[in-house]
Amino acid sequence: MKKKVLITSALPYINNIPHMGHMVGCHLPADIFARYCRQKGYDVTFVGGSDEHGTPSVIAAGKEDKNIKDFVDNLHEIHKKIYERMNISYDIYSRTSDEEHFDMTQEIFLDIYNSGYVVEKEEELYYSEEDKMFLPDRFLIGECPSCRSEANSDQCESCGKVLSSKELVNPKSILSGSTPVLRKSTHLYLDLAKISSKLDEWLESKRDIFKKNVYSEAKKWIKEGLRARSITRDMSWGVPVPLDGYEGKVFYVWFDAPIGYMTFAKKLGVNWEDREIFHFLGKDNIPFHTVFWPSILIAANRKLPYNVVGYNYLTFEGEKFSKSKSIGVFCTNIHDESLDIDMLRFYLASCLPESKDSDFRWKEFRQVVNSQLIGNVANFFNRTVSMINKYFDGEISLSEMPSYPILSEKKIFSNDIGILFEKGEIRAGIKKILEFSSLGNSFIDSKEPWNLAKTDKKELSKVLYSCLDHARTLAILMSPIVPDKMATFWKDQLLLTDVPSKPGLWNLEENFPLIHKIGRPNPLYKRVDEEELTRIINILS
Ligand code: B3M
Ligand code: ZN
Repeated sequence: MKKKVLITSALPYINNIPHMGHMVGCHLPADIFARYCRQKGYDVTFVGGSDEHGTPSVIAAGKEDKNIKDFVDNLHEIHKKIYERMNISYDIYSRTSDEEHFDMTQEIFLDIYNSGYVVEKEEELYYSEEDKMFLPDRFLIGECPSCRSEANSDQCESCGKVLSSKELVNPKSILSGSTPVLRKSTHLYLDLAKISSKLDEWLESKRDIFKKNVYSEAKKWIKEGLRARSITRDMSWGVPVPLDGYEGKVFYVWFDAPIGYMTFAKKLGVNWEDREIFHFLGKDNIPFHTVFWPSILIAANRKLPYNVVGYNYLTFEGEKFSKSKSIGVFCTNIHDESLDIDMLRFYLASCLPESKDSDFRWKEFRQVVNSQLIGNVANFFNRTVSMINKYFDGEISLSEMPSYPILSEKKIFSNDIGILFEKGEIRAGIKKILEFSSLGNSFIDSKEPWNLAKTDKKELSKVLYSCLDHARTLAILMSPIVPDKMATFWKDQLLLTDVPSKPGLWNLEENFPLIHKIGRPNPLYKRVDEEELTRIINILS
């Protein structure tokens, strides 16, 4: 029976135009993993989509004087095209504002409600008489009681303190600047305290599966004691609450957003319950995916994720990404056809912030691309293809498999790399792929084919065949990271049928054909010199 996996990447807030920090924080590692799983022969569903609800998008649309629906329609297309350009192989890139998602959210809610995990409470909330509305989440700003910086009603971004709206000093409406008054409103709460022990049990079962930072962050929340958390808001943009008396209220964005994973899977006809679920997400989303979301799943009696792969932050040349200060690498000109997306993917993959934050540095981009992608991998390909053309006119012909030890390495490597990928250790997996490539280069160096060409052509053909077999495997292993160029190499230079990303190929059940004519050598990448680097920087800054 084929293993069935469901892979998700965090659903980006529609109003944030993605930059490289978002790519490394979820889309790219999820994509590499999804591509690997397909090659492994698993039945893979990879879902993503935009998170279109919540106060940030309403406020952003208001600032641009746009109708919220038009605003999100336009941005959804922009997001979608960026991920397509980055070669993120979503099976569906959907959105949380469509009808199927409303139905799914309401269905899950009613299951939770009917199982007794929802409590109703009346509370005092800020209401603006001038704006004639309650001021949920980002509609309210004020001073942080700890550090006195300007803070949102849920969290102070300067000192990180998690706040409740009543703690804000000098609260103000973000719309009119007016000072709000407290008014009573009735809301629904998810009874996290009631779920806590089941959640803890689940988390303990993940102790060896989750990465340390993910496990310990979730554990910290549980230890501090979970309190009921409100899941409804006084606003109209969102999924309506299907209960009498809740007209004019919608679900909190963090309630409906993760349910999007289920909606999108269902749109593809995929059953949530019979999949192994892998969530990929950035650091600030870890508590939501290890505490809040699993609690929803427990309360609704749905399948819990197998792994929650949480990433740290990416900085840019040592500083925090900031669009307004132009610090970072952005996607504004990502569609420029002269960009080599594979190179960008390779560098980003090499600095995934897995165990700690990592830093994007242009100098390092150049160095990593030139030395690893070109100097190691592409160089091995090029040496192999060139020598077969030079010494055998591009044609290899053997009657039996040679017996060099290098030929038995591929299964060991592909197996070990797969284990690392499945643990969410993508970076360590990539490091091993590069080791495999180096092995090929050392094999050439040690066999000195240029000398064998003068002394022993038979031996030479065995050596170069082994290089071809190694190159075929390397193209398969590299394919999740740099899919385009590996497909080109496979088709135009190895002259093999199918594609290196073909389902099942990772298992390496076949070897390179013993009798085969290959194509002409053709360098896959252009070395990045000073001038080229400046050109790339200008496009992407
Ligand atoms: N939209 C936060 C973010 O974009 C949030 C993730 C939802 S995942 C279900 O970082
Ligand atoms: Zn503060």
